[in-house]
Amino acid sequence: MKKTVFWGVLTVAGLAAGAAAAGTMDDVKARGKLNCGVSTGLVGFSAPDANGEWGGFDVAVCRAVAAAVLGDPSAVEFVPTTGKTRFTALASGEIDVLARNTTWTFSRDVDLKFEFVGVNYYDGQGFMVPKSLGVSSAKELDGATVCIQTGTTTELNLADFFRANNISYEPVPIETNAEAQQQYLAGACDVYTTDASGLAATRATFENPGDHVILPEIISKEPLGPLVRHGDSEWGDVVRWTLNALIAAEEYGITSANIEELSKGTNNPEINRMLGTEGTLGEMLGLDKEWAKRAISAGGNYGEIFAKTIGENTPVGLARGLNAQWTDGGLMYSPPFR
Ligand SMILES: N[C@@H](CCC(=O)N[C@@H](CS)C(=O)NCC(=O)O)C(=O)O
Repeated sequence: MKKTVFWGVLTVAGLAAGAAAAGTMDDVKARGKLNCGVSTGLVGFSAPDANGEWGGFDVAVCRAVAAAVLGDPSAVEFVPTTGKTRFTALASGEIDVLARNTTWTFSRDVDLKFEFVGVNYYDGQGFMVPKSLGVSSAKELDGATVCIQTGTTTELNLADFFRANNISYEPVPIETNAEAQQQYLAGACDVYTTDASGLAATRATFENPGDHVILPEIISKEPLGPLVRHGDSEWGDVVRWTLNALIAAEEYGITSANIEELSKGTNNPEINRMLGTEGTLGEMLGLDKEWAKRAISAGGNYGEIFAKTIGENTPVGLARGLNAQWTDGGLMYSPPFR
């Protein structure tokens, strides 16, 4: 009995140590594929198309990392995760990175021991209701039934908001966005609450999007970004600087249309360092000179990815808002490439 417990403890500790140990980059290179955790499906962010090909704003992060590390944006195994399963998938080593509208919070960093490498979308939690409900503010939702995804910050913010406003609600717990959509449209709940970007993405797939309104209240801060395990800072650096390369590329005007030309050398030393004609940044990351060039070429710079997947000219229709470059009054700001 004692022995079993002993071995049990050892195995769990061994697994945790194995998963947390350095060497994710070596594992990815040896495998020839990046295991990237995404959602089970959220239009514009991460969803498979009719041919089963994954695309979207979060998927673009996976593809950029695969291009930087493996030289091939399609060398990705997409692993669908729910709000509940995503953290186990990352902690156990099943995935190398989680890129799935996941909010950077204190406890996910410190307690669950993950490292958020940056923010690719600054969001906040909102509410959607059928127009026919005749509600114009979330404060009028006393007694409402609310569809809510389990294992999310949404669940916790909702409880805080209703308590602070001294109103009550009845939660209808669901596991995936598809289920939420189905339940909400079937009238199983009066309200759907999640990240405002998720509401826009969900409403975009409705037959009659105009029959539903998004209420004015944004009740939380949801900085969404990719994350890796604690304990492998080299791998964290690769994912962090790949994301930064996409953001900085937009700031410096590096696009999929001009990147070939610019990577012959320019009179902007920072562009040269990013694209590998000057300095040794790639080598410092354990990669080659053209890692960032490949990352940017995979789907374009941050602004191009945003415009193609979730921007104002897509069905999701999101404005840049807080996600504009800092030079345009937004929060997107890459540290320097030097
Ligand atoms: N940002 C929040 C919520 C994330 C979340 O799960 N959002 C839902 C609704 S937008 C989602 O992505 N669902 C996709 C799926 O069900 O796979 C968190 O990190 O807890």
